[in-house]
Amino acid sequence: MKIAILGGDGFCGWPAALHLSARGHDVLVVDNFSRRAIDADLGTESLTPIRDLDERRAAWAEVTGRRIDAAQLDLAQDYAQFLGLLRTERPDAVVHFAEQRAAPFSMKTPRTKRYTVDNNVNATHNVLCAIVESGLDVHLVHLGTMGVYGYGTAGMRIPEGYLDVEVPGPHGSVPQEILYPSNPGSLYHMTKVLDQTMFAFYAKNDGLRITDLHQGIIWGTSTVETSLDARLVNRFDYDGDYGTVLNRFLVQAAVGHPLTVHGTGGQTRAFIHIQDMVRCVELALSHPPAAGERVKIFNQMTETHRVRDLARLVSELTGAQVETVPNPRQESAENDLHVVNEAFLDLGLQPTTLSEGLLLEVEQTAERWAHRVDLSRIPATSVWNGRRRPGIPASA
Ligand code: USQ
Repeated sequence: MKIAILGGDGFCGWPAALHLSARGHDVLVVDNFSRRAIDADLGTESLTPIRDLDERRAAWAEVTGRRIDAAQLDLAQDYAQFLGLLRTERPDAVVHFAEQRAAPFSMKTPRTKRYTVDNNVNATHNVLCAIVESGLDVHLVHLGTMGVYGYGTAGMRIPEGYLDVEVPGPHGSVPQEILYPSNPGSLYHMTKVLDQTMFAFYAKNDGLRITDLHQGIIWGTSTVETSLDARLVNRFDYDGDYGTVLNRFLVQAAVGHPLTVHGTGGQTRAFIHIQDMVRCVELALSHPPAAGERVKIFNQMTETHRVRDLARLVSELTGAQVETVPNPRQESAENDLHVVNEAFLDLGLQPTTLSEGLLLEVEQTAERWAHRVDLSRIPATSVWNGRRRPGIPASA
């Protein structure tokens, strides 16, 4: 297949590009390097020393003899260029990772709120509109999030995207299949909810073939391919805006910083290792929906854990102290989370479990690069509701 990877220089996009290239696909990375620009803006840096895209591609060609092409393009702004690219390159599939993906960054300031919504909504809509205008039969695979569902499942199991309901009518109740009711917890997550609606519309109206991957929190940094050469290393964020919870705990442990558990740590979340993420993207690409079919939704996660249990696990492994800090977010203090994830398991996914992969991650990434940590970037300073209005509870 010829595959365009939008956001192919980022944390998920780069390892996915390498994996698909290694599997024999022709890969074209499309990126505007916004993630690198945000690092510069925030004064942060990946824990791992990532190389620029040209050096990454040259290293990949040197190590494997395989070429990855690249185009610099802002999907939210450069519609005509993207349409031109589709017409010239004629990809079989487009994988869309090109969105601002950090919840804390999306809630930080009016500027970052507006940027996240403008960028994510426009990028997704431009991609959909350009695919239709190109007239090509492209399979669009989008990286969505488990966060579209919300996390308070009160004993229910979250299905893979759709829910069968009975709606009362004048002549009795009518069975309906609906998208699982959305309940985003940040503006970033909200943009992924809006994406879902755009996908449903374009699948219905234009017969686009779309797969939406509702992904949990990634842990880990390296895949088989990123480990082949130091110049292929993937990014690893540990700062208060972009670092995700388990990767943050691993770095904190490596530098002797207490593990920063928000609130009670009773939040339960879904997780998936980065190696399983690239495999899922490949599985999704090889099992597209038919034209005219509804959007295909996978829950791309393999385990659920409570934040305080993760902290305890990392503490047992490393001896790190656990500290509870006031929760800067507005989220349920305690929640259960049960998720249906059979679709990928049925297609052959064999999950990397936390119990087998965690120690390796501590040694090979967190401890190895601990000397690069800037301690001042660790605190989470983005507050969800800084000027809380009367009547809005602390956690909702
Ligand atoms: N948390 C802590 N301590 C920390 C950092 C986070 O207790 O130092 C807590 C948060 O309060 C939250 C949980 O850990 O309850 C998860 O936070 P996170 O930053 O690891 O994950 P999140 O903000 O949900 O976002 C990440 C990715 C996003 C992806 C999402 C999947 O940045 O792109 O969509 O995970 S999911 O969470 O399933 O929606």
